[in-house]
Amino acid sequence: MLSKSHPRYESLVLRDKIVKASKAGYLADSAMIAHGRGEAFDYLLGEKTTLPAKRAMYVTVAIMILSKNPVISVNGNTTALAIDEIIEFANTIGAKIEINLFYRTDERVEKITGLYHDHGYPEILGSLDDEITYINEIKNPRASASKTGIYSADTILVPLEDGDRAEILSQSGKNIITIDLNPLSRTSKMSDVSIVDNVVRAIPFMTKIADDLKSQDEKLLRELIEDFDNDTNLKESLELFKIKEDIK
Ligand code: PTJ
Repeated sequence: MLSKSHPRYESLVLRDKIVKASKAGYLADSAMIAHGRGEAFDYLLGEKTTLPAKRAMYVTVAIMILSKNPVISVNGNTTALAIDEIIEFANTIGAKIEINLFYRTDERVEKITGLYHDHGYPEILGSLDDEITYINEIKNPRASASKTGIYSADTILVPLEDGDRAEILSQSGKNIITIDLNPLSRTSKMSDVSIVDNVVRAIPFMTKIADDLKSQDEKLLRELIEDFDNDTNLKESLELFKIKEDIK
């Protein structure tokens, strides 16, 4: 039982989710390494959502609202950390959710599909029953794409990704948006919009933004998108990693 008075309580809760998901058998073997890397970046960021991250989130929501077929790609880690928040965001913004795994096995896909069903989202794409096609240029199991989802999507949100897919998807003319605590990752550099934040903070924050932006004029949404420069925003995110505190 975790005590709320522990100074690292929230971080321990996330670790616990990852440990439980690992025991349940739907995480990749290297999922804890990925989580640990994220933790380290988040620590240096002060475990807070920064201004550049907020800016990127407003642009993300604007793009998703204006998209015809926006899709949120989920893997083992994002499911373990934020399944309910992802479902709520998808429902609020009118996006589909698709399972896409780097270490894809039928067993993991089946378990993750079951979780989305249990959490009230039976429409999950990328399941074993779905009509799956493969994106030729991607040379690993992430090439799988649902015909009605990632394959035909105009915008794909790829949180906590491993880096090889963003570039290819972006080259195919789709809007690629990532949530990655590492501003130097290939995914962050290759995406059209990079949100340098923890998925557990970013997804619920975007649901709130979506509630607000859905009633705004299309013109305003387009202005938000046009005024945004991802490279500049990423540089600003990176600046915030500077360690300012001295050891007393
Ligand atoms: O479930 P699968 O098979 O698709 O595998 C998923 C993992 C995450 C294991 C796989 O995609 C992988 O190996 O990813 P990487 O290469 O470790 O990259 C994950 C990125 O996400 C790193 O840049 C981390 O810093 C970042 N990250 C980790 N935790 C979080 C995060 N970003 C945002 N929020 C987090 N909570």
